[in-house]
Amino acid sequence: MEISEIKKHLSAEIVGEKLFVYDEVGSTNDLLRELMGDGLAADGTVVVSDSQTAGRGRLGRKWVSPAGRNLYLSALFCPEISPQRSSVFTFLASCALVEVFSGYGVDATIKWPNDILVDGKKISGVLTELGTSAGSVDYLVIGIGVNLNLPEEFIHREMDDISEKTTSLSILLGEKVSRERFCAELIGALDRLYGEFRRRGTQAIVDMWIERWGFLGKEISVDVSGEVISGLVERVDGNGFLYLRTDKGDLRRVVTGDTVF
Ligand code: BT5
Repeated sequence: MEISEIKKHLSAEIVGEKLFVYDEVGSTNDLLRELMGDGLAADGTVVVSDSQTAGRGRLGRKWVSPAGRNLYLSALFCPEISPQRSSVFTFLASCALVEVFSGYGVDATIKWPNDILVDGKKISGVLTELGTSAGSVDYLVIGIGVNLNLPEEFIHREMDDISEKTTSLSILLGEKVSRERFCAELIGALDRLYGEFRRRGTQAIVDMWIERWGFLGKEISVDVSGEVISGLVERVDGNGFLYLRTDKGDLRRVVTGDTVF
């Protein structure tokens, strides 16, 4: 990816002010942390790579990261929030993604906590990692993978186990998309929502996310370490935790897990 081409489309205040572009890294999340350790990354710094040799999802899951086709981006945020509110930044990234997809005429939906789907197929995922000290957040690394120009053949050949559940923007649009342009648009959306967070706080982001998610008051099932909890979503609190009213009448708080569709 061409850094000059990304910058050409970029208009952002803090996010992407410092931008590093690589051909190949292990994981952009790790590289960003290394840059921070070397004093080269600050609030808003973004790392993008053409490919990842060790792209990962949550809980050590793999993120398929071939060269030349997709977007692998990590952004550093240094907000003043408590560690238990860190999911709010996963929400912020999800809202940014939905916004950018809608600019392409694509109606993306959020699957709690960190997936973006189109027509029930995963197109993007967010991995939030954090560093803490003395009970507060030092930094958050928000890793975002987006399938942009991944063709059907690749998905069927290389992603056998998840091929029915995976899509890309080029498949949906029927044409290749500029990765640089998408990257700049995503950085712009992250920047705008980070501004919103700084001005109005976590609740504003949670409220926006709840609206885009659309499951408040509806029934969902969540797999929490192998236990499936089903219930009506009664509320989402300021940390992004879900409260599900089960059919037995109990109110279960769900901090993390995977939505089961
Ligand atoms: C995620 O985890 O969805 C978070 C993915 C974050 C990837 C970005 S890329 C830039 C940054 N650097 C990294 O190393 N990571 C971040 P999770 O909810 O755990 O979902 C992982 C699951 O998604 C896998 O187990 C597969 O089932 C599926 N998957 C893997 N690669 C995929 C892909 N390219 N497209 C769609 N689904 C995929």
